[in-house]
Amino acid sequence: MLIVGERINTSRKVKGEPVIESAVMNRDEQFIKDLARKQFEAGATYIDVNCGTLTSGEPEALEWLTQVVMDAVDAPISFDTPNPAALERALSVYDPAKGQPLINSITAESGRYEKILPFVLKYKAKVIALAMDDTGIQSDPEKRLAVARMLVNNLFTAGVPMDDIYVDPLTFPIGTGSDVAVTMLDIIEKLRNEYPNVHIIAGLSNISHGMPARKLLNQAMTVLCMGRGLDAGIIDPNDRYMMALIAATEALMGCDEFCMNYISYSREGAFEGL
Ligand code: THG
Repeated sequence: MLIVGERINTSRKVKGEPVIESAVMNRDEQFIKDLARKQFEAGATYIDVNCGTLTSGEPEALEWLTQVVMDAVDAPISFDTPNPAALERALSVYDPAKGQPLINSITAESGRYEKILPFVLKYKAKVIALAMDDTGIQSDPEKRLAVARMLVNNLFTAGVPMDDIYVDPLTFPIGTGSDVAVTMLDIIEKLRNEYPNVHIIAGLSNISHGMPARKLLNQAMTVLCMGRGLDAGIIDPNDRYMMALIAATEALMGCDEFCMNYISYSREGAFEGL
């Protein structure tokens, strides 16, 4: 499972305080570096950077975040913005020696697709394709699936290798409707059957928005999604229980030969106290 660490996001609050947003506005390098390092050490492959809550200066802030994260860790970055100007500034300072960048995200919305695609091609980036178009996010699974299919086909035709495409079926909070998780699981299963070589990713912490004991819902949803074919997740890698469950699920699904990874994580102490 590819792990994208979600913690550098200005919309995140800690005990009700917008601590990430303050750190970005104050250009607090140590705070951001610490978040990047902690996620990398916990097993994040990509470090996501999102400063979309800033009402002005998102491009400057995303460029700054990119520099700071590159200074802190040898990990590629997931650029989490719908804003082409912010994406352009961040990518222009990104060092490809850190690894292939991930553009988070493109959609089938008119305007957004055409503006983002050139960056994907120019920087040979991996790209997350959100299953939404000008009509928004469809709640009907067949309709959302149709948007996902169209995005995968269009990106592939435009020259993006299947291995660089990460389809995101979109995660609604479970509090918005008791069937939203079932719908999402249905979409994941169908995509996996139709496109064995495409990657499927989701922002799994969204599922628990507004609910108590959020981590439990995030963990349960992650296991369910993996069971249907999800192979990448935007999660909090510093949730040790989540990371342990992912390792256990991979072993059970036959993606971990002789349970070698599971056993070595155990030896390293990753499961202590769980
Ligand atoms: N798909 C794609 N990108 C995405 C999302 C997605 N980017 C943003 C978001 N969704 C994924 N990132 C987060 C980051 C934080 C939270 C949820 C999704 C979150 N955090 C809690 C909070 O703010 O209260 C918990 C904070 C904590 O303790 O860590 O809800 O779906 N492609």
